[in-house]
Amino acid sequence: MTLSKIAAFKEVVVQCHDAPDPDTIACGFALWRFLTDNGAKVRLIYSGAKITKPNVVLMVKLLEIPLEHIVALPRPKLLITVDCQYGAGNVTRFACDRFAVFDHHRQEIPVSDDHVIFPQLGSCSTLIWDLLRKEGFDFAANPKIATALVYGLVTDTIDGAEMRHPLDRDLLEFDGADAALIRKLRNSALTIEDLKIVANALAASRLIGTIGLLQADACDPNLLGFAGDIAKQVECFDCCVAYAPHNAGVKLSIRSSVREVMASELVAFITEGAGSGGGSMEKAGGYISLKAMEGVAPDEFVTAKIKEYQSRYNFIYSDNHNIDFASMPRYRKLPIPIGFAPTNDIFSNGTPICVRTLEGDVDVVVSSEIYLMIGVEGEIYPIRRFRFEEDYDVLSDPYVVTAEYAPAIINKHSGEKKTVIASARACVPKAEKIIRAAPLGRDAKVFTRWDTEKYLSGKIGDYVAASRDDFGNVYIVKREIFHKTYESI
Ligand SMILES: [Mn+2]
Repeated sequence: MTLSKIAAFKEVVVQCHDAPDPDTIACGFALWRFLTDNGAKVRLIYSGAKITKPNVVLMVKLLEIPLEHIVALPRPKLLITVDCQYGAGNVTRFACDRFAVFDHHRQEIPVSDDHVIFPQLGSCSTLIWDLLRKEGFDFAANPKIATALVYGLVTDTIDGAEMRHPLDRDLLEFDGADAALIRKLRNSALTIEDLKIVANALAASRLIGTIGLLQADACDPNLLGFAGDIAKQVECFDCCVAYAPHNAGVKLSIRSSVREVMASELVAFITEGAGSGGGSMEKAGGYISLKAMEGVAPDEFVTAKIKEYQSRYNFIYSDNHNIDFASMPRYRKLPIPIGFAPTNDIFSNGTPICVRTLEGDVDVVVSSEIYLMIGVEGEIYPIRRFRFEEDYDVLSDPYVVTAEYAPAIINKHSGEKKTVIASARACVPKAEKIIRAAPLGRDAKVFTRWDTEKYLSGKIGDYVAASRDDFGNVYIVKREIFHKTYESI
């Protein structure tokens, strides 16, 4: 979808995500200006909680941005989401005849000509700025647009420190923006009240096991992240959970500084069945409703969940564990044909990729020495080429897909997703692929040889396994897959 095609719709709604930050607002503002100039009737909207962050409120005021807060929307012919993807969790879904997306996050929706998504950019403002340039947009006549876009980039990349692409640098150096105004906005992130809320929360921090817990008064959710960013730097906090009352529940923000705790996993654990949460390894956020806590006070609820989480897992490190594999039963891998694909048949050598296995994501770098295996359930996992050649015979028959689930790998640079099946061939285990394995008696986090940052999660009943002659190479096999692919000796 090009900007000129959008203008031809005549009536357009541009929607920012539900926690509007300078990036999404700048993009919406720039599109609003361009489309209005090109004869379209445009509304710039957002939903969710009203903005309260002083820098965002000030940005809207000083740049005279016609941003409307709405709860309902008459069905538009064309709805454009900026800095977010229609239907994703961070943006209210309004019914529309057609939607277009401009974003710089990892693709979450099917590929379409109506979606312009460039995850390699540090901000969505970079994308919109580049598209406007190509349309010949007159930035000199619109200094507020230039200022908004540069400010959007600055906030999304932590003052430029996390710029990812040459285009981000081009925008940062673009001299149509008002540097003094940007400086003022950059230094207006907090109110004095906010500072007190953060100070009080930090002053009353508690340590539960190795996790720091901060309780804050009701505040903008961004403040919880800010408090967490400070607290996670405390040496004895492996991880920090900050929470505050929010609407009819509590809002959570999690920061992790160790690989043993993924922030996204901890927030999923705390909110399971009681709310929702998401994020990345290092940062995550979530919400729990008071109703779901069934009369338990929020502090008691969160504390109990944190304790339960910490006592739940065994930690198993490949090459450094004391699991007695020698006394575990032996199993033989059944000679069922499965698929494999050399990673460099899918992406070029040296590309960092994320392999989405059933037990968790594993990061590897593409090389002719690393293959991917596709198991009976469509699960994938990496294997070294020499190990593959020792353990498997390549078949001349084509690979037949047996699973419903089509495994994909993700290029961590570009965000591009590719299916593994298209490159897959068939192979079969050589006669004697023997492992030692036993079901897990407790949930476990397994740190494989493959990834020094992330771990695989095993649940009670899944199998912990190692090759018969290499007990250091530990991995997890899901219970159902184990019973389909191994027989006891
Ligand atoms: Mn953004």
